[in-house]
Amino acid sequence: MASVYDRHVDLNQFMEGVKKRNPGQTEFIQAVQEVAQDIYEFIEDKEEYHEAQILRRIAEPDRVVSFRVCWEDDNHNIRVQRGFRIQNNNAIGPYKGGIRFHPSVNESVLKFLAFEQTFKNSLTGLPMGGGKGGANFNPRGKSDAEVMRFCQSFMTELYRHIGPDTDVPAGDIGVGGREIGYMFGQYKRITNRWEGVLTGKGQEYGGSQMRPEATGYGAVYFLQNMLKHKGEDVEGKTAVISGSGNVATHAAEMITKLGGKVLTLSDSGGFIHDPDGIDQEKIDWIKHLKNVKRGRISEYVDEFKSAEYHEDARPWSVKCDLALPCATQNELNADEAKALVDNGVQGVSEGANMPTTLDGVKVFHDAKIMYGPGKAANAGGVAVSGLEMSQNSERISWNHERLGEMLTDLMEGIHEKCVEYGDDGDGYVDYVKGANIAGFKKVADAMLAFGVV
Ligand code: NDP
Ligand code: 2IT
Repeated sequence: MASVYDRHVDLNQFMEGVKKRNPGQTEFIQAVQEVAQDIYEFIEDKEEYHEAQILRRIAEPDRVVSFRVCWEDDNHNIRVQRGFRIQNNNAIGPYKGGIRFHPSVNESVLKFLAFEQTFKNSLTGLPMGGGKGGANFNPRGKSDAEVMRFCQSFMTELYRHIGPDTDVPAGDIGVGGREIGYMFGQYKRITNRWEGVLTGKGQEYGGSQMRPEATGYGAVYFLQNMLKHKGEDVEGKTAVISGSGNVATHAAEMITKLGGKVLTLSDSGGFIHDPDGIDQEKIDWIKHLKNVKRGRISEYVDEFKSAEYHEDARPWSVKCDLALPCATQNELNADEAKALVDNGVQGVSEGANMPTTLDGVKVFHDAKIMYGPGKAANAGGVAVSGLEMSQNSERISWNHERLGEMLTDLMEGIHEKCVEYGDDGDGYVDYVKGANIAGFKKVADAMLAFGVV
């Protein structure tokens, strides 16, 4: 007798299942919830997606690899970290996504990031699947030699799971040019192959022009597209930005180039508020502080007397026209969203991944604020990573200007797709819905073509 299997579980039943199968994985459950509510609406009358259980399959990673990473610190202590690579979905291309080194890294955080990456990469229009990796290693306060030993040990296991047509990692929090260099060097040493297995590489060894700038610049281009859609522009507007790493500093740079004024930057210790504006000269000083001296944002106020440092605080109470969360997940909650709205914020563009909590997003939507979610707004980084892969395969390199134009076009294309699926008909664009549906559709249709795999 054929068994009775309900293919039409509703959204609540679906989410109950996700919670049951992923106990305690709060970030992952949050990311799935945010996508599932829009997808359920979209597939309501589309039997084929239900029948093939597509959403259930996308929310179950293809593979979760977890491994021990042993290394020796400068005092000859043996240290043990946990490394991961989550290969979420490769329906439309090799797994692609960053590596994060931060003490908060665990399976839930990386699964949420790999899940989000699947939709983000699809939105770029380039052939890339979704993955993410990392370790609960804290690079802060470590010597270069310690970071090198850690990266080498991490790659000694990771190398067997990745490859230019299999899975292509890149940087994320705590992983920049230095770490990518150490990991690429170890991959090359182990395999005796020079191939485009990582992106975000140095310019000397196959890195792409524009990759370091791409995420931050792209988040501002996305904002610019949202503003343009409403007949507005960045020029003359004030911006509050969180973070002071790769994404935040480049977002600040592009806001400034477009004639906006950046008021804040932050790190996990607190934020700086500079009412005079954080101009290019100050941004260059911060880049040196962060990338070379590996210092803290609090040092800014010793150098620039116009600024104040607010310890243990986030910048969202500062009055502004534009807000760009560029640090980490869940760094902007409902109260902070409300403070931004009350202070007249017009547009929010997420350089970070899932920086706004679910109830924070609701505040922006209820107030009809232009709100660009990370999976659309920060897709410029992975898009230029995709272009780095193309250049490596062809053994060529394009110049800065050409890549700049390609990035601008890619962000415009992503904005268009969000409008196509997210326009509520009353002039308001729900960019979350647009990004979720457009990202889902391409991956889902590819999966349908493959049958039950
Ligand atoms: P960096 O390591 O260069 O910078 C991270 C910044 O965020 C630092 O200022 C850091 O401060 C701050 N930060 C990190 N964790 C926390 C925390 N728990 N609380 C408060 N502040 C924190 O990383 P990126 O700039 O590359 O990444 C920032 C965000 O952008 C992440 O969400 C990442 O996933 C996302 N992203 C990055 C892309 C890229 O190309 N690099 C692409 C797309 C998205 P501190 O030094 O004190 O830790
Ligand atoms: O979250 C992200 O999109 C990244 N960290 C960049 C991924 C990539 O492969 O460039």
